[in-house]
Amino acid sequence: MKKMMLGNEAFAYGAYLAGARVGAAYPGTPSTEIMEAYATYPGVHAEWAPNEKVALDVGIGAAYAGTRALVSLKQVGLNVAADALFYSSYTGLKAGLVLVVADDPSMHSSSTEQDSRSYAKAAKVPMLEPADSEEAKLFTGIALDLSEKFDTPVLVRSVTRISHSATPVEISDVPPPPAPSEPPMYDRQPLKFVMVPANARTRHPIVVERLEQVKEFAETFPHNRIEMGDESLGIVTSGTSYQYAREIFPNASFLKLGMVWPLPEKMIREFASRVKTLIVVEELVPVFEEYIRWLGLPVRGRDIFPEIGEFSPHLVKECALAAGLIEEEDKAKAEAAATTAATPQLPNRPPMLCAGCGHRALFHVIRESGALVLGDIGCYTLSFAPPLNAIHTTGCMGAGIGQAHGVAKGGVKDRIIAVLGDSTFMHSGIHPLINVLYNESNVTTIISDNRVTAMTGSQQHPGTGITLQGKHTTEVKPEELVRGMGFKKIDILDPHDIDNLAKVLEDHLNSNQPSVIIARRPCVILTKERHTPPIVDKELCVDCGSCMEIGCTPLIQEDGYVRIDPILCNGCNLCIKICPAEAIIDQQKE
Ligand SMILES: Cc1ncc(C[n+]2csc(CCOP(=O)(O)OP(=O)(O)O)c2C)c(N)n1
Repeated sequence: MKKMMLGNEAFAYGAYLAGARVGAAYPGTPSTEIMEAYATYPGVHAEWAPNEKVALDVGIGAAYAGTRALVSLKQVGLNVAADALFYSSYTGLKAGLVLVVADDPSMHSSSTEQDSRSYAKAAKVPMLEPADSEEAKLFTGIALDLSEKFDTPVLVRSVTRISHSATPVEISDVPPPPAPSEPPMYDRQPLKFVMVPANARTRHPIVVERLEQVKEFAETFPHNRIEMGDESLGIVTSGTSYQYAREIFPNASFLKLGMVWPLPEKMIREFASRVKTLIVVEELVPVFEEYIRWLGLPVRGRDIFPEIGEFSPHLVKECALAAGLIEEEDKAKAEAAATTAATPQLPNRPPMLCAGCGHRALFHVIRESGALVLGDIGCYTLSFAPPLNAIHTTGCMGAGIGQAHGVAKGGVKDRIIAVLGDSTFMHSGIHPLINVLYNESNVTTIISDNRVTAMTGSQQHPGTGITLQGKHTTEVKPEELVRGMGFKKIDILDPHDIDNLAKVLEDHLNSNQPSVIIARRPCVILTKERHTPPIVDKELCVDCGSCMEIGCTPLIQEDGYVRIDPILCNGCNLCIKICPAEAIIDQQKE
């Protein structure tokens, strides 16, 4: 039986079928649904860890203990988890460990565009790359087998188009292996698992030798396959690029790589010898092309296809035509293929804060303070844009507080605010905040606490006290954490009480000690709160534009006045508090 599955659902299914019993992740688009899907299978433990490094350490611990584990993350999450990836490459494991990492070419939802194949190379671990959901399922299981066969963590690379496309998946009639009747025995092997320099020096040659063995294995790995067609053009490719190239070059010969690191040298040489022209079709970093060139083989790739951004059948076709790789008679066929897959022209709809979102009130007041604002990543980042214009930096998760401290130490005389969300605080805000206290900078940190990880689709985190599998556990309160760190000046308030917020913020900015404000208002997507929308009294409205500066979608500027769209408005009444002419009338009181 076949079922349509998202790539992300198929990764989870593959891990479950292969007997992975522990899963850990931190949400991040396009990887989030992997752990959400995995959590629904019986007999597994699945968790949201506070960040990706913790998630990977959890997976490694389970695998050390003899239990197969799945860890999933987005590409920037692998930066956070990189330390753990490298040491686990040295130690190896006991049971299989698969890390599914989802890259985001074109940065649909990311701050940087990265190619995780570079991590496989740097950490000397194997990496597989599926081209559809069926392979996503298969490769996750194979990765767990290879992990045990070669005693190494194994990476499986996804990209947005694999993670978020649904294609048919064969549903297995073989159930996953049963749970062991006895608890696993932990093998205490310090030489293998204690990476002090003396032990690490003995492990490094093992890692290098292991990679050679995997490379040898890659030569006969059935998912590295040569598909011979017309010998005039040979294409080395993998993943989504394989799908696009197949459409645009229907007659060419292909070397489709299922294992994208290490690369099968002999197979590549053999393929190159059988074709007249060799090209590589790969998104982002020219990993295959550089390797093939290093082998001394003539190859083209980056001179034809761009190194920046996501490929599509249309892009591959355009590049192929420009390079003269497809003939006129192929053009119509390629065009037909590309047209079916071409993206329709949709209206541009930039993301914006929801009506009623607590971040809007907070950033309105922050902007009015005139302070320098070191921001972070979450829904609130949208406050950098007009009309709020209230954030002056955004780097990576957890960066804002450290930057604020650095700016202060750099000697800037502005009043300095660091802002981050509650999930970001749990992810990577705690350590830089400790540093503000310890190394003394007069930074005001604001945790915009909407009680959820909103940006990635409302996931739980330690601050909510509800686990991924729905259990109510300990709610780790940010106020208790910051009190425990040693902060003396802490305020907790509702950002929609903007007069109070403005007063408290002034007080914090003018004080001579580092301080924390927790601006707490649950996410409107979560509460689904809706009240009767206010209306504008046209006679009183002077069209001053003050309300337009909070950037709330229901507020629409008409000829000489502002009107409120009652369908878009959720009745939070923030605009009433902003209007200097008292022209917006509360309908909830009437
Ligand atoms: C290292 C890393 N992991 C995951 C993400 C995806 N991501 C972006 S913001 C964010 C957290 C947002 O939650 P929060 O800080 O509570 O702010 P909110 O969106 O709720 O306003 C996540 C998980 C990322 N950008 N970087």
